[in-house]
Amino acid sequence: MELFRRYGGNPVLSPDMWPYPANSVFNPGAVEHGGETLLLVRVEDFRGFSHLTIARSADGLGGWEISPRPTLLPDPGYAEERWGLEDPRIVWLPDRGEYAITYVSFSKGGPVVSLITTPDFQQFTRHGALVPPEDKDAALFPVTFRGKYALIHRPIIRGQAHIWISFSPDLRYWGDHRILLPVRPGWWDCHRVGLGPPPIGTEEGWLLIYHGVRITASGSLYRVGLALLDPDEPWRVVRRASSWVLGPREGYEFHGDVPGVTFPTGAIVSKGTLRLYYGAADKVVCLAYADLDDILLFLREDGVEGDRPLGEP
Ligand code: BMA
Repeated sequence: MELFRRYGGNPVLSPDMWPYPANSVFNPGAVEHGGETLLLVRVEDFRGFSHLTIARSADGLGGWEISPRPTLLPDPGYAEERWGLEDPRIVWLPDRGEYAITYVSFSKGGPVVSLITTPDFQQFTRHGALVPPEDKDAALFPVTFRGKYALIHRPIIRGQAHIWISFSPDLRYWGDHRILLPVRPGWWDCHRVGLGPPPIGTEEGWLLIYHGVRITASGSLYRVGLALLDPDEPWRVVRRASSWVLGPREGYEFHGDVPGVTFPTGAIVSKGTLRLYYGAADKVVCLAYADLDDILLFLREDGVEGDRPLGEP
């Protein structure tokens, strides 16, 4: 049986549902808010720049109420947002009583990870860029470790695109950088890896859902993989699944602006079921779901033990 089942009503959001002109709607952050599913969707306009817009649904499947206007547009006061905002990840920070939205802001110097916080998705506070370019695919953990915030992100260094983890006492100054999950030469995730949704706390550790890229003769394939991090020392990889668990297969994952892309950015766990929201073919938002217990079982059976605590490639 398949671990992740696609929702029969996919895509859940598409540009033709948008209240204003949009080329593509994809790669959303996801969170439960006010008893509803809130997606903060990346919307690409017809200049090729992206902004973020809220869509809400009572059951997370249908009946979406889409904001008639963009929620977060590039702010001219922040040079790094010049060419748009992309691929948000949302996490609730209980110690601060607010949500953290990490997103990619696109500057002349390249893509960079930025932070916005909000208590209510109405008032937003910008904190600027967290790390230098080129960096993407970032999310905070919802808790601190030994008093430090932890950020998972994906810099590209000397052409290598591994997943890294960094720490900060104040969400501003970052250090203790380590490689967390490297690409695996020869495997399906050999060329690039990047975090999907924010890490998910489970009884066995932090569940990491990530995308892995293989570049082929006809373009890149973006598939989805799993790993488990130590609950208290999240720089230690306990297990990493061998096989991908979701990858391009359906028409909507091939017919879009970038064919062959499944790109998860949001997850909501409710009553033991994980709902995974992903961008398909850089065009639409789709949904797949799996039982959390089945995911942990899969990681035990298909998982390779983390043999490199510091993740050296
Ligand atoms: C990545 C990001 C994503 C995009 C993916 C596939 O590098 O830019 O926003 O969905 O490529 O094109």
